[in-house]
Amino acid sequence: MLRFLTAGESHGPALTALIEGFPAGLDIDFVFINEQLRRRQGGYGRGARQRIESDTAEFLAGIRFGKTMGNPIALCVRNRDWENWKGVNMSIEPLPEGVEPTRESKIPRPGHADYAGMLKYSHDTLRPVLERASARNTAVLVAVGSLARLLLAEFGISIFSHVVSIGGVKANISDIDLRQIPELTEDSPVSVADRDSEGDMIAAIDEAKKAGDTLGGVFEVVTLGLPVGLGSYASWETRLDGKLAQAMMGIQAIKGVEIGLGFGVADIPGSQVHDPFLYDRDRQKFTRSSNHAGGVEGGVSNGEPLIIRAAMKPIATLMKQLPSVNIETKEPAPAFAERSDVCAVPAAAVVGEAMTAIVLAEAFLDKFGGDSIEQIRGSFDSYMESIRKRVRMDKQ
Ligand code: EPS
Repeated sequence: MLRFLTAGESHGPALTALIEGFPAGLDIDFVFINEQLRRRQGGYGRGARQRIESDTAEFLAGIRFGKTMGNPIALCVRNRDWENWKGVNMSIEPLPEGVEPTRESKIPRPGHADYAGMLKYSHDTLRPVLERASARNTAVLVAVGSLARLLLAEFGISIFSHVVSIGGVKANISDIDLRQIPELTEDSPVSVADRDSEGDMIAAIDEAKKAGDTLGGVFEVVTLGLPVGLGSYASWETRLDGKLAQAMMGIQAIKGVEIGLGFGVADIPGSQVHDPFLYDRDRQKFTRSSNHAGGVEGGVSNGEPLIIRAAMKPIATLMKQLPSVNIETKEPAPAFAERSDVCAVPAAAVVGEAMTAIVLAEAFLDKFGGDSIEQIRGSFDSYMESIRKRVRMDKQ
């Protein structure tokens, strides 16, 4: 079973992850992992923090000669900003007599974990809450997700993403060839495949910044090459779409998840929702005339491209501070504000890829098991051969 834990504060020394159940014998492409971390740091609308950070994954255990050993993997992503916080505001040791932290607040941000976190953990200030609730933690999720992507890539599964709307400005994606998304979005500052909408998205972010406001949006994660049969309809908790939805909702600020047509299925009849089967006699395989299901039927991958969309709310730290109340004095006061991003939808899309990869790697290992890539390849190849036999006309 693949499982992992993370720990780390936004302005602490490092973000860390401990991963167990990762198979032996996988080549680790360090350049690829750090490239994903770099992608997550980018995107138009990010704040000044990203000029301080330069995220890289540092492996502490589990890798030898560039390959996994099957042992637990430990890694960290260091916070360069720690230098500026270690003395007083995030000191691990108790502060000396007479020294007080300077970055505390008792005024929660509407939409943030501040209020519930302070009450839940009996904190007097929101600093301990925001340090962990921070989307900074997504850096280490991307590092873990990159390992999962390397595992999936061994078996021909690829994952990428694009932004489909920002602040109500929608990309026109009706004619997009899914395989071209990485190329189309590569040098887009808002990771949009429909480059005609890019200017309007950037203008919307500029406008929001000027107004001291923030913007959310929607991104789409696409997975190609997924075999039929990951996940199961047998029990609610084994359904692949349920696991994907939870993983997406686990990303900071994500408020909605759709697979395929998503909420769109509620408004049209079944004849327009479900994807008819066809049989291609030349290629001897089943095909579908549409993919409204988004690659999952009955909680099981069906071999079609997996299409997941997630809606991100605008970030809760507004420079034009929202009305709030001081938790201690009960007096009205403007909500806490500190350096932040205006829009982080392009970054969230990269995190969405990582979470998708983690769930798919778990489901993949559940199905194909094995302690090493060699063993997994054996069971994967024999399963794929059994599928090919079943769909061929002659059943040879
Ligand atoms: C975040 C606040 C900002 C963001 C941060 C998430 O950090 P800071 O308060 O240090 O300026 O930059 O995101 C990251 C650091 C990151 O790497 O994504 C928050 O409060 O969630």
